[in-house]
Amino acid sequence: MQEDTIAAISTPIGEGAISIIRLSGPESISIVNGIFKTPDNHGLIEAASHTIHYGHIVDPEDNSIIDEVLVNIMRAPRTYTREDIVEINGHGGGVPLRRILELVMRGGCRLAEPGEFTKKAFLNGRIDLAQAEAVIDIIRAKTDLGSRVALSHLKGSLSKEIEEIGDEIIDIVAAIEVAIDFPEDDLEDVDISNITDDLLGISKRLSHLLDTADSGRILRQGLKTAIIGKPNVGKSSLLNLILRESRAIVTEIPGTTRDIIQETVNIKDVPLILLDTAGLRETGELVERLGIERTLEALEEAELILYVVDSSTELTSEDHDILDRSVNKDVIVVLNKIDLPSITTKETIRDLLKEKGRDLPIVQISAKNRSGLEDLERVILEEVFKGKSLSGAQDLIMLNVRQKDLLERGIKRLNEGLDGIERGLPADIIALELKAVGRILSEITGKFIDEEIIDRIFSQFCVGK
Ligand SMILES: Nc1nc2c(ncn2[C@@H]2O[C@H](COP(=O)(O)OP(=O)(O)OP(=O)(O)O)[C@@H](O)[C@H]2O)c(=O)[nH]1
Ligand SMILES: [Mg+2]
Repeated sequence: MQEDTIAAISTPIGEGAISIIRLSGPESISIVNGIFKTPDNHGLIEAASHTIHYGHIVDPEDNSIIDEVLVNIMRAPRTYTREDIVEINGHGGGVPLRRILELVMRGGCRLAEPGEFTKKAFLNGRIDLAQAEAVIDIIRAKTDLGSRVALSHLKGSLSKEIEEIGDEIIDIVAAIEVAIDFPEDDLEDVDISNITDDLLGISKRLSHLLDTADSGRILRQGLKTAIIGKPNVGKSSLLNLILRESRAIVTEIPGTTRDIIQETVNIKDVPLILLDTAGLRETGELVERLGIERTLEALEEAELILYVVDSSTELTSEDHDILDRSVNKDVIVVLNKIDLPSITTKETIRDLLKEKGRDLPIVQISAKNRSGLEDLERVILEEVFKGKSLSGAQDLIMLNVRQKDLLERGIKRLNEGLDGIERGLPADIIALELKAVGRILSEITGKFIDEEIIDRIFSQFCVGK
């Protein structure tokens, strides 16, 4: 199949030491050859695959030199897209780069759409869809761990697991169909109980994949964590402590923080999106009141709440209010200012929590003396992964929304099949159900998938990838 040749600037826009224009497609070598001069006048047409050539990009119309470059030649099929690829390494950013792009387009290629290089890799069968999606994850990964997990997907770990499960389902369907086609062998009765066991095993494997999806999502996007509490309890001091920099203004005046301050921080490779908020209290002051409205929104949206209490003051009705507003949320009570004579202790808080019928972790810190941070970080990680250890996290499977949705549908369908077996439905109906499960799962790796969905997935990429 002859495809057209595409080109794009593959490095970020802006100044840099080098920038790369990438071409992929059957004409890419001849197009670049038409605008490239080497000192010894060797052309690129005969150039061996995976070689680098020094020279200048020259406008063929007036022979003016545009840029001094290195050109990489990679011939199909051992390339990212499985087509001929040429990469022009020019000087970073600016006018020459755009001129080169214009020249290659005049030479007969068209501008690539976002993600089109990776889409070609998928369409040409070099990677499957789950692997292509891993490419987006690698680009967007917020921590080392996140990118390591994405990288293992790119190598095919998710695809392999899904394919194994798909193969098992096919085997089971085949067994059922044999039983249908040769009923005289009386296989049906024997097989059904075996099949139930196998299907339960598959259901468990799929559920396990789904379980790890939440951890994966956190690695991908970061956990939204709001620091909430009354004014002056030390919320901004806590933000600064966790960030290890003086990001938010801290004063002894209650009501210092008005707007929400958002920062991302990695705690042992887990990204947190930290929100410092305005202290919650009744106030007539307009700006502060607007700030408090934002605090309540942040509290609503947060997945984890660091509820800060000043141990040198009494608990008040506002503390009751905060706890009432955070029901059904993961909350860690941070008892701050333990360097001061204490009025509110761990016990006081336990009593309050008991009254509210809740059991929350309590961590004592002094933001001023920078003590207790390690404890807090440990408890945060425990809350995030709820006892699941992060060791072996490389084996974590990250699922995006699309993959998660497919998994959930697959499991649902599988359970309907199991239900059908129990109710004694005919074997051919069961086989149909199971085929549907297989089909849903294969959408994860992209074996059966609509054009439209493919376009939507690749449109998330940046141009040039
Ligand atoms: N002694 C002591 N003082 C602290 C500690 N943490 C914070 N403070 C002080 O408490 C005051 C309030 O701290 P902030 O961090 O501004 O408190 P906040 O909760 O952000 O306050 P608002 O933004 O007004 O809601 C400041 O004077 C801090 O220096 C601590 O651990 N010990
Ligand atoms: Mg503050």
